[in-house]
Amino acid sequence: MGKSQFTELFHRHHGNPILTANDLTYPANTVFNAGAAKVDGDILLLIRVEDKRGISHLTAARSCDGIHNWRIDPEPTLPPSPDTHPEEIWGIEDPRLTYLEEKDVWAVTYTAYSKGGPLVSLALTKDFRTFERQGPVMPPEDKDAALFPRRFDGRWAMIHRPVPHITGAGAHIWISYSPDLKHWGDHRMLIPARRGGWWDANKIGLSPPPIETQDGWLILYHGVRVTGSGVIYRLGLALLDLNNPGRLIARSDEWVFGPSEGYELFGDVDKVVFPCGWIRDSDKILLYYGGADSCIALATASLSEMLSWLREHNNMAEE
Ligand code: M1P
Repeated sequence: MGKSQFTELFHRHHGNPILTANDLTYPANTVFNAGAAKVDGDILLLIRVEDKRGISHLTAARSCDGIHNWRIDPEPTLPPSPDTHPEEIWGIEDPRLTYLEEKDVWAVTYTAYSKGGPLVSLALTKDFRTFERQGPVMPPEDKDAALFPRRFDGRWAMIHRPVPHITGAGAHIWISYSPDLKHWGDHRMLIPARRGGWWDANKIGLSPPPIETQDGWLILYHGVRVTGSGVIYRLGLALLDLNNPGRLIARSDEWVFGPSEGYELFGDVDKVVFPCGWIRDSDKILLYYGGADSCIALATASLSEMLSWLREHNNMAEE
């Protein structure tokens, strides 16, 4: 019996789910998959809201403690803008938020649902009230993208998840580099999906943006297991070299978090936990995740416990 059987790294908030569509002041189908940031003393969630047409937009919610008394914008904060950005015709989804200290600006990487398929778009904001769209940075099909907060040897780095249209090729996590946040290249596969019966076989994607730690960049990623009764979205950990984030140095063998509560098991898409944001408060991590594509929930964890667990459970095997 593995020691991990007794280790719970993530602890669900007893009041989960912390946000549902009923908390909005306008009608919507669901809220889920929110990016997270600390802004002006508040915890801010940039929530994916799916309307009753099936089209998503982003709305900001602010709270002093990140749990209670959310102040939610009374209308979409960042609606899709298909007139100026045709790639947003079927909505915008799943934002990841990274503060770029050099530019004193927040980078929002999000999925734009274009007629050619989902792609990665970038917007910049200082206050989550007005946004400067930079347009698409990766062509379809690509999603699950986040920037690192600083440059490496003069270049910005972005993690993302292209999907090749070759049957059986799998969907893997990639890293790309840019001198200016606009032109991206030096594309490399970073974390391959495992194969066979693994929990993260065939399709994986970055969950929240990487966190800088003394051991390396901590990555939380989702693995999609296909079963006879549908898919299961679970989460695992990985670590990238601090100075060269293109180098994978550790990867968990087991998943660390998976759907088990009703709000994770049953919803518009069953058996899904899908975080797009986490907040670090010293050693404490607040993880915000979508439950079953239908609500937003919170779990807490200790950063040092995650790192020591990963040291014990490092297994770079792909087969
Ligand atoms: O329905 C589960 C998730 O499916 C997609 O995620 P991915 O393409 O990474 O597997 C996204 O549509 C995501 O929003 C959704 O929660």
